[in-house]
Amino acid sequence: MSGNTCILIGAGLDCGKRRRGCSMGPEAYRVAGLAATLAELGWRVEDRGDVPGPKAPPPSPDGQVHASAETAEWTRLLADAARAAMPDGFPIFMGGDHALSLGTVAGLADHAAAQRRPLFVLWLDAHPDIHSPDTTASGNLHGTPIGYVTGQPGFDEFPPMANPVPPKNICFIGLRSVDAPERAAIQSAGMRAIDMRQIDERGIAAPLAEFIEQVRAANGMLHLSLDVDFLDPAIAPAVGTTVPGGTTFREAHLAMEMLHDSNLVTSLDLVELNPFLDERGRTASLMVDLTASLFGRRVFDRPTRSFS
Ligand code: 5AB
Ligand code: MN
Ligand code: MN
Ligand code: MN
Repeated sequence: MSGNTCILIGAGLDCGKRRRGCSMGPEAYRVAGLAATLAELGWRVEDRGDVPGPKAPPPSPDGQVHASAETAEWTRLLADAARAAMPDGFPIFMGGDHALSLGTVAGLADHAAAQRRPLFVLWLDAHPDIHSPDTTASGNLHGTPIGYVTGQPGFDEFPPMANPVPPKNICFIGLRSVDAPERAAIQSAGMRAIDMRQIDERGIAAPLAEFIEQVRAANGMLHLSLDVDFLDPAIAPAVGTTVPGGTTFREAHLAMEMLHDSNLVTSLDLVELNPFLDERGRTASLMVDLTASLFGRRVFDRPTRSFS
């Protein structure tokens, strides 16, 4: 991992869907001890507090797409926060729902372009979130960040994506709920999309190792976007969009350990935690533990092996 400073940035946006509670996410991560956990692993931790949301959330008529003006404003604010944080360390964006990533990935893409390095995105999620305001059936913008950052049309209210992420630089792992227009978009762009069947057949290590090698070969920067619903709801109940058949505790930890060993990850979104739905803080604590594995917690040191 690059450098030894990580920067905590709270982003409690809750406008990417109608069910509320993700606004409490940043505080739950703090209460679950994220900063102390990273400090114990030898990281210098700087908590920048919470990004204040739009001052007067612009009214959006509750039409087909929910709270688009407010989400567009958050997108501007979070892209600024991402661009500002990158030169100073490894940012961890504590969400907030997944609409957060419209902003963070936009800002990270600008930063990578300025460094003349390609940005890669690893999307650990039950859903590919590749809708646009034109294709979404729910009208929930937390289902659209990949559509936005790859430069799909329909985001007229949003800041134009200056440096769209090439679809080939994105890898989904954990998919098990994909809408028809999303499937078409993924297939026509030939994206790396690892669904639960592939994980069952091949394990999580082999496909992840293939993507890591792609990033390394391109000297890329790697952004990790971790949606709570990547995990099986039996171990991570605090999310509004539970889908059965998710990744296990062990698969998720192995992925984080491999990503740590890759030394390629440069930024992280922790999204969709809804503490209002949690059971005695167990989901928040699990997300902190996974972050610890990403930042170097391990049982024993061992030579890195190849899984492909
Ligand atoms: B999440 C769905 N595809 O468009 C939609 O949790 C779900 O950030 C989106 O992955 C889930 O509403 C968004 C049915
Ligand atoms: Mn998501
Ligand atoms: Mn999801
Ligand atoms: Mn969700």
